[in-house]
Amino acid sequence: MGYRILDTDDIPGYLRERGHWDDLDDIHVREVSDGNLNRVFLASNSAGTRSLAVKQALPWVRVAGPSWPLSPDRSDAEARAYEQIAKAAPDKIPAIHGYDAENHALVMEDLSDLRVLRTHLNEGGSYGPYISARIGELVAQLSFATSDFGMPSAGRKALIATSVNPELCEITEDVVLSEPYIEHEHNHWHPGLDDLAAEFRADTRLRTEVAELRHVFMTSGQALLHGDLHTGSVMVGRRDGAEVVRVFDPEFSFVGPIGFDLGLYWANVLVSEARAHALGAENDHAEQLRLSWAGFEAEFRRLWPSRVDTFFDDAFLERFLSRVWTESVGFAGTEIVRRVIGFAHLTDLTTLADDLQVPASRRALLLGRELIVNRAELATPEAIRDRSHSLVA
Ligand code: SR1
Ligand code: MG
Ligand code: MG
Ligand code: MG
Repeated sequence: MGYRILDTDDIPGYLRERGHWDDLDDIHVREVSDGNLNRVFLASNSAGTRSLAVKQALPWVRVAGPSWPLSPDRSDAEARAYEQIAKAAPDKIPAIHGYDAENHALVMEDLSDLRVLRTHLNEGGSYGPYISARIGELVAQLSFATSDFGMPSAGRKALIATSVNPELCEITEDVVLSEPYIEHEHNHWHPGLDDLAAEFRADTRLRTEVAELRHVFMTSGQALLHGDLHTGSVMVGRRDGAEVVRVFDPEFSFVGPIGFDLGLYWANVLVSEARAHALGAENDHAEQLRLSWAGFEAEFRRLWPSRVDTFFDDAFLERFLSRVWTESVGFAGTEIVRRVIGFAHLTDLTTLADDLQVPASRRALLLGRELIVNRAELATPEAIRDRSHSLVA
């Protein structure tokens, strides 16, 4: 039949065809698309006792429209990533009920009883001690399982070969890891940042450091990544009295540097902190970095004795973790910068009134540059906090 782009009215029939829903007299569908790339629909019955989410990749970037074509094959990368995460960290992703490669559509658990972490934070919600720790743990579980520590060498080569995701990697190489530092039509910023945007484009040291990180992104196949682990890819809330964290949208997944996942999370935490600071809320830049790193490190160390290749000794582990930390700091910087003067800005800042948005964005930008350029000397969360406090925006 071929690829059909689904609209709200098509979803009941589609779910029935695919064997997910029988009673078409009792199904209500709404579109809840929110991300930059895809469409998402929620289907539920009147009693609210059944619900499903359908996510479909369009042949273009949703927020840009057909003028920015993008292969819908990216849904294959997402389905593959969910399979791997389901093995390594099944408690931290939505249940996947089916993948339809022909229509580039995933049918999955409805998470709408939970809240997007970004929205929760924008509305003044707190993290508690649980959320960042679980994110760190997820990164450790996925990365260890899909690294040369968790898999025999030959199986790893097969994973690398089947996990290529060239179009979405190129988006990251462009919008995160080069465009903000050159003139590009994707870039835009608040006029109150004109001077910093120009300064960043003229900063040759900054550009070389970003080139270094870009090359790490392009060549370091440490482990399977989520690939777009920002606070809009995380749902949080409570179920049956217990806290839950669910990570979704792994369509940018590929075998890359582990620090890219941690760095994206940290960047979004730090931008959220810049918002909170502008609004007068006291917050600690270090705490969520500390909790997520501690969650990552503790889980990685817990798994280390089970490694399949013991030529990698304990001394190597220390070096490896130290490199992951430093690269995470650098990638966090690049993600901050692109979210302020590049493509795809964050509501954390854009929903602030101008008189708050400009100073908060300036602080974020300066911190981003620090994290990129001085990542080697920022060896602890506290060092990042102290550096952040010393910046004059
Ligand atoms: C063209 S896509 C822009 C951004 O949206 C996604 O969520 C990724 O963060 C990507 O960089
Ligand atoms: Mg061997
Ligand atoms: Mg390119
Ligand atoms: Mg996304």
